Amino acid sequence: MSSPHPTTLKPYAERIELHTNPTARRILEIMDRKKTNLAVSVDVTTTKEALEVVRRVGESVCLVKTHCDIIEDFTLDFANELVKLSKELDFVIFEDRKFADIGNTVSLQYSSGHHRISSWSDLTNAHPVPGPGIITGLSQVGKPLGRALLLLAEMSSKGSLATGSYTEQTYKMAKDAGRDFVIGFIAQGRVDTNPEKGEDWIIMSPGVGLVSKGDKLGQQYRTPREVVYDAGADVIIVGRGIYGIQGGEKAVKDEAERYRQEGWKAYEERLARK
Ligand code: S5P
Repeated sequence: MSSPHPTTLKPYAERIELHTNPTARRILEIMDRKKTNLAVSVDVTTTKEALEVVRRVGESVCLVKTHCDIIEDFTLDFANELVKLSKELDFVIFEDRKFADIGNTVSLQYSSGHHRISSWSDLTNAHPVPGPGIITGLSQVGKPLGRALLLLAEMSSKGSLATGSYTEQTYKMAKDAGRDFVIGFIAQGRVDTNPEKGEDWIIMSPGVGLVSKGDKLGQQYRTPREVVYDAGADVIIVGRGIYGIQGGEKAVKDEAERYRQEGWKAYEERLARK
């Protein structure tokens, strides 16, 4: 058996000092303080439902992930309410925008338009496919605001093209950019192979479910233990497994807590491998 990835042997708290980006530091601080590596993806289509889910899961999560373009009645008032809740309930806001264009276009998509993402979202993500200009374009907007970026190095969906040398080159692109704005990856496991001393990336993995193994559109699920213990990811991202649970308000809250406990147990077990 190969030895565990060095980052997976370090407590989240000890990794804070390895980051200069304020959002990265805040994520790790919250994870340690609230004992949670759970991010909930709130993929509902009205502001009312979205805020309800956030209020139910807020205490159990380190991050709330949004897709603002699926919310029919999105306004900046909604975004302000989300920011208020993120302070009250202590979580980071991650707009899963998956930017994928040239630097100039993404900087406008990030700062402007109906959603003004950079004004309310602490963290966002981008596909590396256009090349490093996408990082430069987004960082011009986000870095002065203390925001952070994840690169999509792999995807959870069946048949994804983000594998092999694409994934390796994504890691290289992030390293070349430096860690003051790019703080990690969306990936299925540790894509930061052979990290140097002091190098630390936050890996967030979607495609997590305790019950279902997938959906009819190519999504594939693994358990929190497979993601955190076996694959060494830092944050589990759960959508339908939590907000889609039947049984009303309390069921959603309880299910978030169940995932939090599963994710945290897997993290504690991975630390104990030392
Ligand atoms: O590879 C990926 C990357 C992302 S960000 N696979 C994903 O599923 N996602 C997102 O995670 C996806 O857009 C959705 O918002 C969430 C997974 O939702 P679930 O309902 O399948 O848990």
